[in-house]
Amino acid sequence: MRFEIVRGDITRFPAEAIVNAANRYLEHGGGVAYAIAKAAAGDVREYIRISKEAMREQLGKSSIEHGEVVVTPAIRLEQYGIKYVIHTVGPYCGGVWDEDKKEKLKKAILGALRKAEELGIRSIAFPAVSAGIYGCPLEEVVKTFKEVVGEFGKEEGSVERVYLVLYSKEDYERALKVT
Ligand code: AR6
Repeated sequence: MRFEIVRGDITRFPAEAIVNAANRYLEHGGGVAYAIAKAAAGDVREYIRISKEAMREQLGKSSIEHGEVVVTPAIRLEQYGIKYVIHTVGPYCGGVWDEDKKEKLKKAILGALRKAEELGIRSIAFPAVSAGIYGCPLEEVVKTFKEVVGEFGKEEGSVERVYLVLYSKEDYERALKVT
């Protein structure tokens, strides 16, 4: 399994699944969630409706915990080779980072990776979950990604490539410096 840090817009990144940094209710109100919803369905409210319905069907409830994920169709994003959107929820940090946040982020990343295996796909792209509106330090988020993907990559499965897609040049350059 290869892990790559790249710069780009995840709404047009050619991976079989892209991950959304969602909130517990899949209300895609801002950040990458809004961008994905808008790009996938054209209408954000429609994609929120689709997401909530998928959540009820797949989990039988109307909110998700860290580690739980919901899958929705890529709709208009299929033109880029994207088949699924996997919604995961990272921790809210508000600038504070500790072991508890790290554990929650690990669960969020792992949940999406496991779902990708279940779907039998080869490539998955993540945004920097929790590093935007949720205010977790980007360097810690990148470090956590590296650890989780490194651990997960030891198991044999369908996923061959995992991408961490950074939107801004500044974030991309900061992410590359994380060892
Ligand atoms: N492609 C790749 N990355 C992006 C894109 C894009 N098109 N747009 C933004 N990012 P955020 P969170 C980056 O705030 O911190 C939403 O309202 C962005 O620069 O989207 O987990 C949800 O509904 C940042 O580095 O997610 C939740 O309520 C990263 O994506 C809440 O925000 C994540 O930023 C979740 O907050």
